[in-house]
Amino acid sequence: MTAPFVANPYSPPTPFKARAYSLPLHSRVHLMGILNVTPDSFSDGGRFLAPDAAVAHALAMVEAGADIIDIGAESTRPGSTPVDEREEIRRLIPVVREVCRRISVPISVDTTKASVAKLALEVGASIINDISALRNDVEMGSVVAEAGAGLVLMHAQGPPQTMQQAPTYHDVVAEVRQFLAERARTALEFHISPAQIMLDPGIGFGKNLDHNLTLLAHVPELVSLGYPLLVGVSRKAFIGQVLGRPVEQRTMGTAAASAMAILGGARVIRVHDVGAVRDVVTMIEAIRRRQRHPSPAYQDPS
Ligand code: HH2
Repeated sequence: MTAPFVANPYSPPTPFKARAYSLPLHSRVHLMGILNVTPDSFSDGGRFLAPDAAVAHALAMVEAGADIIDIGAESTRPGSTPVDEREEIRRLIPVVREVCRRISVPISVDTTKASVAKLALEVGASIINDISALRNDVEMGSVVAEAGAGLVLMHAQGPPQTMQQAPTYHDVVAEVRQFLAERARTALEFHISPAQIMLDPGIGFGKNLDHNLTLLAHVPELVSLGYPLLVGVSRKAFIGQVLGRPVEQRTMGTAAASAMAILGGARVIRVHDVGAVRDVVTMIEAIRRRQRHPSPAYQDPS
């Protein structure tokens, strides 16, 4: 017997809105495939710089089960060098235009600059993934609101150049939760609708191993804010720290950490290895539909 699948009791069962797209995040977990058009990303830097290679990889990820493709042209790995606006546009826009022309899933753009976001939206992007959560560029909120785009608001402590030097929290879960609630309020002030907002704890962004694991252990507390939660653990350093494995051997660690996030109520998982994590999602959802009672992760943590 299959029971109705209750994804997140804290948020209304409404789809996520991103321009022409309406994504049923409330009824199934979505995968966001990562496409880095950078020379220096920590795991796939330099591989997809050429537009043809980038488009081929986007198509392969959709084939493997990606529901969204997230394209970024500036690495944000710890210690990375910021990219200026012209260079970011030069790397990003031809790829976004071509990928939007060739695939039908929504395209997200990983940028903190309003000018870059505006151009990306003009050539067909639907979601802005702003890892600064509207703090880097005062124009970003208006650009997103005017386009009716989806928006990812991510927590980070400090800029990528210095964020891993000495991340400090009194209570990492409470502080990340409070930050995300406050940034969501800021987005609403720009007349971005709640249905356009997704939150993200920013795994690895100004967090040590204990902070990252603690956040993943407390996903339901972030989910309880009532917005869909995106979690990105893919191949990150904390997996290497736990397993003692280099970046190219972190697929199983990524799968396990993603599964924990999903069981906690995360609705979007940002990944490089789409096929592997698609299997994780399919298995979890098949089992969950047979649960008589919602999992404990769904109980109100307050
Ligand atoms: N992680 C990275 C980049 N962007 N965006 C969101 N919303 N959440 C994340 O966890 C996140 C993100 C870092 O990963 P990656 O893109 O693989 O590496 P790099 O920044 O070196 O390009």
